[in-house]
Amino acid sequence: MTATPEPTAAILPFEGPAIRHDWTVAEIQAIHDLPLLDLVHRASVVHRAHNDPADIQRASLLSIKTGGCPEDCAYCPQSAHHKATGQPRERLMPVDAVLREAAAAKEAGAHRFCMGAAWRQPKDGPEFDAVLSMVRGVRAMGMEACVTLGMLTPSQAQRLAEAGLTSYNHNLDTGPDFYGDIISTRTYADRLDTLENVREAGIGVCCGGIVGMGEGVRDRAAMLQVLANHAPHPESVPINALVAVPGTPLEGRAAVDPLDIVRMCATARIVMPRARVRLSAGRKELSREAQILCFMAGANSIFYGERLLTTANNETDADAELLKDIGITVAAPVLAAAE
Ligand code: SAM
Ligand code: DTB
Ligand code: SF4
Repeated sequence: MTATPEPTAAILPFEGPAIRHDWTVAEIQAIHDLPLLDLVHRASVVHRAHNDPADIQRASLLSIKTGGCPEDCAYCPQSAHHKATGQPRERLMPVDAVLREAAAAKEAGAHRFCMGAAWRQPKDGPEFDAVLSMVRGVRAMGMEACVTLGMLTPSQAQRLAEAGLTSYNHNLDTGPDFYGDIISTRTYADRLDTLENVREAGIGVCCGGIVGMGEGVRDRAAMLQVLANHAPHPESVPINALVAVPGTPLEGRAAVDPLDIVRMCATARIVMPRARVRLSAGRKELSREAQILCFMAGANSIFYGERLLTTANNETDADAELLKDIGITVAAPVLAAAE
């Protein structure tokens, strides 16, 4: 009997620029597992058919309410379940302090300002009203505004939309089969419900996940399948590499191979041609060359600024130099409609 040949670029159907919402996990995994140069080439063709390759969005992050979160996400230093991280529980930052940080981020060249709160879900009342003021303030500066606050009700999503929120970040984190190994305090279905509430309110969806938590390639492909089979696709898809924070259950995890991140960015680009694929947490561990390979493969957004939420990000000067060295001079346009 002759062995079945490995899939190669020559025998896998090339989808070209079509936008699909009917992917199977097997198809996505076959794309993911292509020989690397074929994969990156394909992703680059799709990227250039749908996007301006000189448009790389810079998104700055601020933790507006840090620590003490009731959820038990195994990767997260802000979970109250992982006391050994030593992360104290802090109060919501005042609106004026947040807007000062937003102004500084704009000054440094950010296109989007993202605010994260370690909540299971926001409570209606003065704190939620303060978040609405932060959103209005960031929009008034001419930046895109994104928040991530945990689960949302339809009416909270509606109020965020009315405040002018550009996008809501709510990650699926991984594929449905591996999810239960990482989080027990809320379900995959809870996450999907919030995403639907965000979409219904007319806010852009920012939804992605993490590689390097012990999941298999099939779980990575399964997560991309769930995202890509949403119609429209999420407007942005953050690809995080696990930051293994001491004191979390995942502290001992080995660093992700940078080429795995390249593969994930490329596959996300192929199955969601117009989404902003954001090279997110863990970028600090990537060489300039690995980052450039991710951009070739269709990543077109980065977190910009020296802090993520509680951990360090790449230095602003180094990022500015990297973008200059590869000739990125175009200011990213505001959120385009997804398909
Ligand atoms: N509490 C909100 C929630 O979970 O939706 C918002 C904040 S939460 C920190 C936002 C996302 O950051 C998580 O869904 C996860 O994908 C990512 N994240 C958190 N800790 C991380 C880590 N140590 N390494 C990589 N990504 C991480
Ligand atoms: C996302 O996908 N990554 C960001 C943002 N959305 C909120 C957060 C990364 C957090 C990394 C760990 C930390 O700094 O606490
Ligand atoms: Fe809480 Fe979000 Fe961290 Fe999970 S990822 S523990 S929900 S802050």
